[in-house]
Order: sequence, then C-alpha cells, then structure tokens
Amino acid sequence: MKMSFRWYGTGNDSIKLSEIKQIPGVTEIVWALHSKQPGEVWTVEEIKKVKDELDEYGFGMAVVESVNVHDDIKTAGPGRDKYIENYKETLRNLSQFGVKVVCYNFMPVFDWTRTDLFHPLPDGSTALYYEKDKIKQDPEEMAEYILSETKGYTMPGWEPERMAHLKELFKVYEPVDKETLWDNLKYFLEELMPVCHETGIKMAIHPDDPPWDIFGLPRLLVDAESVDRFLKMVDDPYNCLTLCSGSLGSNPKNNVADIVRKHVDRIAFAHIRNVKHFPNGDFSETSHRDCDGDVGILDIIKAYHDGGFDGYIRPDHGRHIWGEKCRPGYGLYDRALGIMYILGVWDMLDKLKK
Ligand code: DNO
Ligand code: MN
Repeated sequence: MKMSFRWYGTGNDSIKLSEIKQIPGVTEIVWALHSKQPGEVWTVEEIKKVKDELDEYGFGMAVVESVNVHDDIKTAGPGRDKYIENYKETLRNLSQFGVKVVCYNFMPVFDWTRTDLFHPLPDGSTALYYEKDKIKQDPEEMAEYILSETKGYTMPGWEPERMAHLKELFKVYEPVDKETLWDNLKYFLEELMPVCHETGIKMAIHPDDPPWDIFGLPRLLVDAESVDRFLKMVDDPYNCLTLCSGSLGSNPKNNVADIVRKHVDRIAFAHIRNVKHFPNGDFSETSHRDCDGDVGILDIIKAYHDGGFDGYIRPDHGRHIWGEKCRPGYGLYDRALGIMYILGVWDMLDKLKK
C-alpha cells in the first residue's frame, strides 16, 4: 500500500507541500491540473512544472485525480471522438512522468453533491452533510448554494463556468438514460485500453456520490452489482476502480469491505472515508475512526490488508477542525489524523502477520 494525499496545487490550495511532508508515511501527491477544462490536452510542459515542485519534496506523482471526462464523451455528443483522442494524448504525456493511475468519474453534470458543506457536529467541528429533502431543490439553486459556500475555491465539477450553463447541460443529458450512459462509458474505455497497455496507466473510475440518482440524472456505479457489471463490461486489468468507501458507503445497504474482498486486484486507488447514516436517509461525514461512522472502516482496511493491496490509498474528505479555513472536505488536520489512523491499523495488521 502506498499512502498519498490529495493536493490542489500552488495558489489553489491552503495547504503547502512542506506541511504535507510532515505527515508520516505520505510518499505520493494526488494531483491534477485544475485549470484545465474537460477535453483539453495536458501538455508535457504543464505536467513538468508540477513534477519539479513535487521533486523538491521527494514526492511521487503517480496518481492523478482527476482527468475529467468531457460531456460529449458521456453523452456521445458531436465532439466525442476528438475528446477521446485528446484524452489519449494526455495519458501519453502523463506516462512520461511516472503517472500510473488516472482517477475519473462518469457522473452526469455534477461531481459529488452535498446539501451542507460546513454542517456543525456535536464536537464543534464541521463536516460535509447530505439532507435528502434539501436535494429536491432545483439544481440551479443547489449550484448557487455550493458556489456561495466554497468561498472562492473552485470545486471540481461545480466550476462557475459550467454552472452558468446548467440549463443547457441538463438539456444535453435529456436523451441519455442509464443504459445509454453505460454504452458511452464502454465506448470510452474500449478506446482507451490499448493506450493504457502501451503507457502502463490504469484508468480508475470513482463511484457516484451519492450512490443514487439525483435531479433525475442517471448514476451508474452505485452498489456491488453495478461494480461487478462495470468490471465485466471491460474485463481488462487496466480497467480499474477508485474504490471510495464514503461514496458507496453512503448507502447503508452497501457492504464496502465485501466489494474490496471481491475485487482487490482491480482496485488501483483506495479512498478511505467514514460516513454516519441517519434513519431518514440523511448522512454526515465523520472522522475516520471506525466507531464514529457506519461504513466499517476497520473491516475495509483489513480487507485491503488481507488482499495484499499494493495500490495507492488516501484519506478522503475530512472534517474541518481547529478553526482551519480550507476547501470543503480537504483540510490538512483531519486528513492527517485519518492517515495516522489508517497507518496505525495497517502497521498493527502487519505486525500480527509476522
Ligand atoms: C470525493 C472525491 C471525488 C472525486 C471525483 C473523481 O469523494 O473523491 O470528488 O475526486 O469524483 O473524479
Ligand atoms: Mn472519494
């Protein structure tokens, strides 16, 4: 297992690489060129700039989160083939710098969705929160709320430029039902697989978050069955998962540890996040500690350990603690605590095995 930390880049993150360096065990930075629009080619020069920054601290850059997928690819729009060619070029460029895993998602219109980005918890911290009834609002109201709360940070998938065209975006997705979306995902991956073999890069899809349809938009990767279907659909060792315990774990019916046990060889990247369920279907993100939430963090870590997991792992969203001003879910402190928790469990499992 290789421990990593997501960082949004100089000038785009409140956290410095010098601070991440002091978290025990982190060897890789999970990064992206956040200024690029979906469909644009990432050039060698742009990638090299990040490499030079990371080199200074001895960090690897093996995992990109995310190279976002253009809506024309998701909807089979007129630019699909052109944007797939651009994606291939980006993969080839990334592979020159040691990138091994590219995380992406195939969610229509939005990336992850929460109704409250700074929900107060009883201990005085705040966390991302999902209230079922609030999601029934009009998506434009939702976007307005998210943009007002992010306080100047752009959230992937919720970029103001995209949100300005929300009505048009929804129109483009109108004819795309769930089966069509599956077909479009298959087409995309079958095109990419030869380039993945050539470059040694694994494509690792992030599940849909929350794992159910919202705003009438279809969602694909939501449970064990859909994960099975996805892996069978393009049965290739380079077609992999970013297994996010918090995304799938938001549905109490999903047993994330079972999915890890079944597919550990196809998980290229693990996101560890804990979530607490409420009886009415709402959920709150929590600390990484097992007993603070309901996703079964200890079982999940053990499943990775038992399976000899050799991929990349990172703490996913954390709470906002100790007054930290940061991107929603992506502060330094709680994610650093999460890392120490994960490593504590992992080291003990190693020791017990000896
Ligand atoms: C939340 C994050 C996601 C992820 C994208 C991948 O769990 O991990 O926003 O970055 O969905 O494209
Ligand atoms: Mn995640």
